[in-house]
Amino acid sequence: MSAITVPEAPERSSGDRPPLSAHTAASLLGRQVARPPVRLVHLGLGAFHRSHQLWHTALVDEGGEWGYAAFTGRSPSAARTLEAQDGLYAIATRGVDGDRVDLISSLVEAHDGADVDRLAELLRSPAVAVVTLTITEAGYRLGADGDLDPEDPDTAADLDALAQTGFVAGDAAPPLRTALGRLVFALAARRDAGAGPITILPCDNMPANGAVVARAVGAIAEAASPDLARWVRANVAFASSVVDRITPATTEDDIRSLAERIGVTDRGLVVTEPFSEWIIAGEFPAGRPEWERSGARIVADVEPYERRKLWMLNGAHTVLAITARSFGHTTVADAIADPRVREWVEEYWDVATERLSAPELAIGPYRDALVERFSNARIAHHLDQIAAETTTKLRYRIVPLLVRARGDGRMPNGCVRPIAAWVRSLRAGRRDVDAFGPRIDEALAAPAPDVTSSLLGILDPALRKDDALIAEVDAYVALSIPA
Ligand code: CS2
Repeated sequence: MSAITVPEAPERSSGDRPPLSAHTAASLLGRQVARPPVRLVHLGLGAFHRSHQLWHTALVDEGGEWGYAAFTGRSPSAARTLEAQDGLYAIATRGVDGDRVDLISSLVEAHDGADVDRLAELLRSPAVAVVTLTITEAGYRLGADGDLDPEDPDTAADLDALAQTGFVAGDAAPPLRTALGRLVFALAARRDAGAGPITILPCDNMPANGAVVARAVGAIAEAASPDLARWVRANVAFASSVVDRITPATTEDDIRSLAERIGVTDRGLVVTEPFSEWIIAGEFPAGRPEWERSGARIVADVEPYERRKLWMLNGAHTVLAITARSFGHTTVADAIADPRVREWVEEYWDVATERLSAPELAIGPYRDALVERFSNARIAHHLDQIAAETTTKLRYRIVPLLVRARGDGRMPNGCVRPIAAWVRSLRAGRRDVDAFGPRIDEALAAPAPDVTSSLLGILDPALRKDDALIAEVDAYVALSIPA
């Protein structure tokens, strides 16, 4: 078993024994089984990868056959921390009345995402069967049409760099900035090594994530070399998945309290909720762990589940992040406990629920379970964290419902309110991390009567000319409720 439950050490109070360093943590906890060979590669080594794909893998890899090599995104710090701990870290599964702590040992290599040579070397191995991705929605660098955005400066730089690469075996990788650019370089290495087929499995909150990544990778490969694009079409399977596990950023307090409990300072600790979902569709020609034994579901089509998750859970998160901070709330649990905010979320859910009627979606119980999950006050899920990249999130989570309703001639309050709150907060000067920042600034600089329409146009070009919607949003913006 590569997931080992860490027993309580009640005799070890924080006063008796100082917490140990991360280096000592690795040797103290040690690997209980042989290090599994790398057969899985991940791009986007963050807290979610640790609480989800690595956890699901650890649960089913009794034989120690499926090790993960994971690469960070923007900052290499998680890789450094985990390398210093030999890839070992703990998961604290935080239920409403206590934590369960497991040691996870499925991660056998952690690297800086910029180490494209190591990524290429790994993909040259026929044993490597799957590449999973959690690079965030914004990390795919897509335009509003869902295709690769060639205007994105990092993508443009990678397309140039790849086009100039001769893909000569043994040559070092050029500097590449985007996750997909790096992946395409590594796929070329796999082709050259004759290492055979492989599956790419995106795990980000994006509709049709497999198909979208297939198009984006195909476009980059085509720009690099039409031969490579042909090889990708014939050898790379793009699977799709829906993932769900609420995993807030780990805090120093979390690390301290684990150290008090088990006597080890684990800087790779991740805190998460008991619930976890993984719904997967697609082909795995080079094999995969039996993730279904960890509760994952293999289905023919993820779309209904993907809509349920994006519209219900993620959409409600975005409603909370946009509307509840102006009431002074900082976490999801605080926000959902406020009856005013709860009513807005319920109203939004009413809109989403109408479009999620398939009986297998069991939407009533799903909705009740969300209220329970959001209300877990032992999980401090910060609204500021969710508010990052709100523009992209609105596009995937709430705008599709609004566009459908407008197509039916309806004006659903549940969707209009959060979008109006977003417009109002931008007009009032609030800024969160957002790849669309420059376009937002441009829209805000438009003549006053055009600002709302310009902002809506960033969400979906079809909304820019929807005069009835613009008037409705402006009416909300003019109200004196906080936003
Ligand atoms: C959240 C998600 O930050 C966000 O936008 O909605 O990270 C959410 O917590 C996860 O998708 C839960 O599975």
